[in-house]
Amino acid sequence: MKTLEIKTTDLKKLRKAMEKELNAKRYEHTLSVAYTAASLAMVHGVEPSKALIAGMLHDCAKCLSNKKLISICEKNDLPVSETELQNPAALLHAKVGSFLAKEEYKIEDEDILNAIRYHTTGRPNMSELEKILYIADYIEPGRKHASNLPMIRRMAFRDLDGTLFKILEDTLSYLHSVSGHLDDKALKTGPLDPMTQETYNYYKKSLRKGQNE
Ligand code: DGI
Ligand code: FE
Ligand code: FE
Repeated sequence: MKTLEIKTTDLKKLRKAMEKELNAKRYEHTLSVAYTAASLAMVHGVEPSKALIAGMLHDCAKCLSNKKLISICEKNDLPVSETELQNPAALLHAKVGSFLAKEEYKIEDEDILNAIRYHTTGRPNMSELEKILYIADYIEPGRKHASNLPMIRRMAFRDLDGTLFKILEDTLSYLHSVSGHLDDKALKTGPLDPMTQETYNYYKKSLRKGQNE
C-alpha cells in the first residue's frame, strides 16, 4: 500500500478551512464523509489518510454560487459542458472542488484529486479510492432519504463494485423519478450528465462479465 504522509496539523488546517468555507450542515456532512471514507479504506486496503483528505475536501466548492463556479471555470480554462451549465451546483462543484483542492489546499496526490473530481458522476474504471469516496458520500450516517440505505451500508464494507453499481442504479432512478418521465431529458434536477450514464453502463457490463467468469 502506498502511504501518504499527512501531519495532524495539516488535517486540522483543512478541517478549519472547511468549517469556514461551508455552512454548518455541509460541514457536518463533510466530517461524516471523511470518517466513513477512512473506515471503508481500512476494510478495502486503501490508505485511510488519503480517504480522510479526499472526504474532507470533496465538497469544498459546494457552497459557492453558480456564478462563482462558472467564473472559476472560465478563468482557469476548465471546460464546462452544456449539461453542467444547466445544473452547476450539482455538477460543477466536483470539478471546481478538485481544482481548488490542488490550487488552494495544495493537494498533489492525483488519486485524491480524481476522487474529488468524480465524486458526483463517477466514471468508468474508477480507482479504489474514487469508489470509496463516491460510496461514502452516499452512505454517511447523516444521509437519511436515499433508498435501500441499510442494505447499501452493509454491502459497502464487503463489495465496492456491487455497492457502486447499486448506488448508480438508485441515483439514475431517483433522477428520472423527479421528472416523472424516464425519457424526459429536461429533468427537474437538470439533465443527466452523460458521465453518470457511462459509469452505470460500464459497471453493469463489468459486473456481468465478472459473474460469467
Ligand atoms: O454534494 P452532495 O450533495 O454531497 O452529493 P453529490 O456530489 O453526489 O451530488 C449532488 C447531486 O447531484 C445529487 O443530488 C445527485 C445529483 N446527480 C448525480 N448525477 C447527476 C446528478 N444530477 C444531475 N442533474 N445529473 C447527473 O448526472
Ligand atoms: Fe458533492
Ligand atoms: Fe458530499
